[in-house]
Amino acid sequence: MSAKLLLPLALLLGSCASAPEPEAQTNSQVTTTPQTEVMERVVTAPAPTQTREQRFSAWKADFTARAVAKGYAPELLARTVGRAQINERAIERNDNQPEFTRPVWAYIESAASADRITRGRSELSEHSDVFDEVEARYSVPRHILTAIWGLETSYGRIMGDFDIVDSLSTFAFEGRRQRFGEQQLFAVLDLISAGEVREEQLRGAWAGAMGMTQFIPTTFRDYAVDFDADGNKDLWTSERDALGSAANYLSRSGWRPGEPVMAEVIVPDGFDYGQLETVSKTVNDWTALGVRPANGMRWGGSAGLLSAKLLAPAGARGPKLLVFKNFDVLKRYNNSTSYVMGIASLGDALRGRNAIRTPWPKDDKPLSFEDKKRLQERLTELGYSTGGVDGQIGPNTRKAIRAWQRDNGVVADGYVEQGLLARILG
Ligand SMILES: [Ca+2]
Repeated sequence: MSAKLLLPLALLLGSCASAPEPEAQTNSQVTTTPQTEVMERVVTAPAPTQTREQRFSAWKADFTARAVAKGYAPELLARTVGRAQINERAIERNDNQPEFTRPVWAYIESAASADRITRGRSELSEHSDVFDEVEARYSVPRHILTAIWGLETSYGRIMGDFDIVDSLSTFAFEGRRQRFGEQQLFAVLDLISAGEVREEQLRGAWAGAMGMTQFIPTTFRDYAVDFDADGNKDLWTSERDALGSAANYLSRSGWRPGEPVMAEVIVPDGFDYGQLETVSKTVNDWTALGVRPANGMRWGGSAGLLSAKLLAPAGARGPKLLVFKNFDVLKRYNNSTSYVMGIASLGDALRGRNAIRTPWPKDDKPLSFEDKKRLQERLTELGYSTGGVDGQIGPNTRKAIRAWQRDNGVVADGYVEQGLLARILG
């Protein structure tokens, strides 16, 4: 690709950062990019006749100057951003995140695989003293923490080998994660300046997540704890620190002790799916609409007062779920419905429970990234605004799909597979 083509591409992708659709971010839901900042960056970008390497060097110099003006030491900048290299692998991974690109059932089955359940039970038993202390301090249940640990790093076995200064510099330099990359780089500078992380520890997953419970630098800086009280916040080799930090993060994000994450439900025939996803009601109000637990139980007194939303991740034919406040808290870890369903499913499996009983419609052919863009373009053309075309099906796109479905006599569940896509495209 020529240098001339790169700048417009960066512009296009950069505009996605402030789109209202959820963006793939590992425990990083802080803010979206204000459009003005992206525009300023682009306007002041060097001329497109420069090579990409030259523009990267110019970006490093610019970032360094801004960081030094904020009071960070020039030597620190030289040792970090100054030696950074563009990491193409991080860009590829950013574009192919399994929680956004795989069918929801495939993601959940892989999350709660037999192997992960077996290993998780053995970790629960081996570290029961750690979990006793963490639960006593933070009131976040052990099966949820174990599920996060298992899904993030296979219980500390796969923590990532990316140089995170390279990854984050790459994101800060170009693409749709510029603000994310910069925020995380400043957090890296904070962590090193404060002596909380050594430079040689700065390895992790492609998006900068570190340690057994995969904390990105801002989360590390703001929520990591030295739970074993040895003077270091060591998320790489101390289970107490990693699990205590994850519990502290969830607790401070609003975790509600004793409340569920999600519950599979059955809805009556002719149910109005217009209430999916956007409407919060108490369990009692959902019950009054004929929604009942899929496990045949009844909701007890205090459960009836909990607020919940209804999801149908694979449409009316697939499982339906009530999701509670703790579902949103887990989204702080990773803003993906599939991810949180994966955590809840693995967590339940570790307790010997079956989170989801209804079969998924596995014969459905899911949409590719390009299909999703074509769908968004077509819906927009037809007057059903999707709030932009980014190839990610988020709340705005699902709202547009439901409106099209209502107008065309299709069950308005906001779910599109290949068959319905063909119909919408006409
Ligand atoms: Ca420690």
